[in-house]
Amino acid sequence: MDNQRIAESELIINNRGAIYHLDVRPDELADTIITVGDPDRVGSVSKHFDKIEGKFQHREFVTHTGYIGHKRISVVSTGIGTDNIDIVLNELDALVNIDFNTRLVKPDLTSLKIIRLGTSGALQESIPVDSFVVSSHGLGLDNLMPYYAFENTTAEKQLLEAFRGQVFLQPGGASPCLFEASAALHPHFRDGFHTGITVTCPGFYAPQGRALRGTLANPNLIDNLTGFSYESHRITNFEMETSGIYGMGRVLGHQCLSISAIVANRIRKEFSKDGGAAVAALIEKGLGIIATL
Ligand code: R1P
Ligand code: URA
Repeated sequence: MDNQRIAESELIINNRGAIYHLDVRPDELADTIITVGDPDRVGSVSKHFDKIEGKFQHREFVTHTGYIGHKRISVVSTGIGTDNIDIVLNELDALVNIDFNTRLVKPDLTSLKIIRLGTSGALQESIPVDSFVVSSHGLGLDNLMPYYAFENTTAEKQLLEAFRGQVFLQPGGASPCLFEASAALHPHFRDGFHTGITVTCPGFYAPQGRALRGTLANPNLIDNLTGFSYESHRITNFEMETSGIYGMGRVLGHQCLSISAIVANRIRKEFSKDGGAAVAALIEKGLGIIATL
């Protein structure tokens, strides 16, 4: 396709020269990016920086850019859900891969390192609250990625086929999709992390098998997910962003990894007594590795 100028209605740049939702300019973003769901968690990450270069905020999207030693890092809050991931990943990509003056895609593309430090619910009894999980795959039960054209590897197709065969999804639900973690980033996060498939859900309650007063259309969802197995693969946990991050990373050519502090164990029916401490520990451990990437 010809490299056509991207119209004002598609790539929205504000008076500051910054992209619309994030309110960040191209020079204000690092190539290594940490995403967090909670806007308040951005400061919990950047307080470990040796130097903070800039702080930006628009709506739920808070960005701090700074340094650990010589390593330049941006931490960005996404808010909750893959609808927000669509916005954040597209705008991060535009900041590095589109020339904001000419509105043309740059000839040499940058591949960002994008690492989610989030929270999640465990789906295996053996994964306790306050432990950490690295997502080997993001399996989306949300509806973001069907809007994009993408390629799956043969291994991804086989795993997804096994999932479709074993896990009953109620009619009218989204069509599942699956993406593997960045093969370049994952090996750095092995010691002290559980690893497995993370299911990304379009909600926190019924879409994760929780009913407070509503009645579940699919009461077997958790049992089905916990029991899934294909070769050495198991579903470890669910949350609300990972498959969107991995999928958009595939579409746009970025290296993505999602890491979660387990705050709930849905099989043991336990919730962390101090989720804040678990997230703080994940941030410290994660930053120790990210600073070396
Ligand atoms: C739900 O409470 C939120 O927590 C998890 C889910 O993915 C969802 O965003 O992640 P964060 O703690 O990173 O927001
Ligand atoms: N985040 C989720 O989405 N689910 C949980 O159970 C815990 C955190």
